[in-house]
Amino acid sequence: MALVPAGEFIMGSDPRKDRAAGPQEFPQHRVYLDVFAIDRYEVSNVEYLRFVLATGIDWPKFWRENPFPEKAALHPVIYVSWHEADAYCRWAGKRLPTEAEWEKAARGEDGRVFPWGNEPAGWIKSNIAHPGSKRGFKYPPLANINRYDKGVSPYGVHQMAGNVSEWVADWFDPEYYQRSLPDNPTGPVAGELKVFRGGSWNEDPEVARSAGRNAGTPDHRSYLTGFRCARTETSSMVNRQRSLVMTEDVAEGPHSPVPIHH
Ligand SMILES: [Ca+2]
Repeated sequence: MALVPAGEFIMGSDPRKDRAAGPQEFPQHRVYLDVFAIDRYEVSNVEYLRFVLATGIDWPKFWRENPFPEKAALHPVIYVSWHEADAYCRWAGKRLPTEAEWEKAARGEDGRVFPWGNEPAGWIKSNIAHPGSKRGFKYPPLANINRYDKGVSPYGVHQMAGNVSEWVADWFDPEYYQRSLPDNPTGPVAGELKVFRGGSWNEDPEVARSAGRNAGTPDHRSYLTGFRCARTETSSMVNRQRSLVMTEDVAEGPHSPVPIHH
């Protein structure tokens, strides 16, 4: 997992700086998050297989070949509902990231458009924009979860743009940013749709923008969508990991959200 230090980051989009941004990303605002850890990679088929064998939960329906071809072992698992993603993370001793955690892990603190910066997404840095979903079902052009090391986020997290879009913990509200808490927001208390983020192999580069928001019903399964997990870190765990993982001190102590001035 990658450790994301405590501190503020810029969440959402400024339409003057990002013309592809939509109203549900407004307003851009500062958010403080406690330290957390997040999977460096999307959850793979082989990881999900361990969960299926341990719990007896349904096999994803595209697993046809005992249960999937060996070459797909490190592809992200697809065709999992939000409920299944949530159950996997709990089984693994983790949890789904909040929407705010996901976005910080993807774009860092500085409001960049993509994990690598503001350059447009392309096939060197991300698995995006492949045609195919309209031509009937066939196994999608997924990439191994550890590919695209030129496209990692500031925390070294892979494929936050493209490959599969990723379920997060929060219910979806397109106007949530207008009233979001500035500290450790966890989304609306209830809703009908769950958020997924980051775009997929089949979607346009704009959809893979780190601030982009999408949502589906929690029982929906798609060959565009998978997930990764996060974990709450205690300060003692951070202290143990600091020398191994971090190059900067973790911000600690009192803090207050600061509005963004232009
Ligand atoms: Ca992804």
